[in-house]
Amino acid sequence: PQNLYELSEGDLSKTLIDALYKKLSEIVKVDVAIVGAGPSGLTAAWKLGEKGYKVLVLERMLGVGGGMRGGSMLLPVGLIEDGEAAEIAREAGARINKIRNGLFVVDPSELAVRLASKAIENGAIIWPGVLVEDLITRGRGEDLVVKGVLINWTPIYEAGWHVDPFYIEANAVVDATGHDGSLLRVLAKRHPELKINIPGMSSQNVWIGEEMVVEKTSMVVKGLFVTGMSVAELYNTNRMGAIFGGMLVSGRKVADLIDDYFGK
Ligand code: 48F
Repeated sequence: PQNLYELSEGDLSKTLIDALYKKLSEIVKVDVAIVGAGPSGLTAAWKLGEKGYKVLVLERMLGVGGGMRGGSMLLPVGLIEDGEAAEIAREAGARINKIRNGLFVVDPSELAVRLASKAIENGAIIWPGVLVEDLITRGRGEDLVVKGVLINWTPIYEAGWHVDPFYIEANAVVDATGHDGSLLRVLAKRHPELKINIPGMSSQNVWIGEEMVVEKTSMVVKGLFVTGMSVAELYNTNRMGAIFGGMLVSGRKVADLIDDYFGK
């Protein structure tokens, strides 16, 4: 295109700044901030976007998919159960292959990008390379309400520099940080009055682990929800290994819980 070649690199930078200004202005105040772009966070983002909420996913790594990307021991296979989990994966457009009764094999990279794509299609914005380091709150004890998160660039954090963070305001925040349970740990540290103990997950027991991670998906304090493996970290439920169905069902459940919370 003729006019295109008239643009200098400086013009391109200015164009990026204009686009960035518009985008950042949109995402500093959202309905839901989801921390972690693993299978549970991405499913939650998709389902909340579908319900019409403005959703921002904050991910400290560059890519999406979290722990699921590594499949089972870095082998490109993962398992999901028949039923609700298979239904969600199929709806996301991922190929699922029945391998034996009640069990399907998935390509973890495919499932990760399909979930991310559904989240984006439904309006969610995924922001990579940012680490959520703290919560914005109001009140204390029983009156505590979570109102958003503080973020910084992951490399700043890794360099160990003290650089003040940036604010993201949200009416609901989701800890979908997997084994880190990052937000829960911050909550416990900043609010000792809540006497929150994070024991970590319990030992491998696949079917109990899968069931409990969904059952215990919940709101921890007003405005802060937990989904995926951080549920297991908080409630000491069993680990389950490279079977991802519970993550998808937990992500969908947390979206329903947030919808109910906003309805009240
Ligand atoms: O670990 P992750 O995939 O969590 P999940 O959705 O799924 C767990 C499964 O992958 C797998 C399993 C259990 O057997 O099925 O382990 O519960 O994704 C968590 C994401 O959160 C990011 C982290 O980089 C990862 O991509 N994360 C963690 N802490 C932070 C964060 C933080 N403070 N700020 C931003 N992102």
